[in-house]
Amino acid sequence: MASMLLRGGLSGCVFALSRTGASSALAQEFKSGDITVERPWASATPKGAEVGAGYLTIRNDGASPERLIGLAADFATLELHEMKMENGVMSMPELKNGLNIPAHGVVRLAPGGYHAMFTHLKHPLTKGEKVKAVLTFERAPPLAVEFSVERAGASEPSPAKSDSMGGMKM
Ligand SMILES: [Cu+2]
Repeated sequence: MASMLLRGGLSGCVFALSRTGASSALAQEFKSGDITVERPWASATPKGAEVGAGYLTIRNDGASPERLIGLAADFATLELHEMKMENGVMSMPELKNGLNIPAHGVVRLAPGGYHAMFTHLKHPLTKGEKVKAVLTFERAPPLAVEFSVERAGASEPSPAKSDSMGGMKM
């Protein structure tokens, strides 16, 4: 149970943030079996856009590895992608075999790395709304989650800290 320090040795980790002791009371959690999904969020999309992306953190408190194998939603088609930069070229292949979550490990979907790709959006994602999706795993039962929509260009799920840089448009 006390496995919070194990982080699964993720190689593609883009978040250097240490959140130890952060206000987890604010965290939105969804649980299924040994799996806990924390703070699903997405950034708002402009009118007419057909694509977007969602992010979340998956924690496996079990003694066996788990695998996220699918995502589904009514508001869009969802796929699991990984964003990579190689020789200055960005690509984001679909993870066709799913995403491994090591035993007692944590995997983060975050901007610049793994993400839930939204395509064929049926409506723009508006800041403040929540959109539902269902995650399927190899072992744990399907898990319904809600992505909280943050401002366009947000890089993390917390409220904007009055930065005036305008964010990165994707
Ligand atoms: Cu993608």
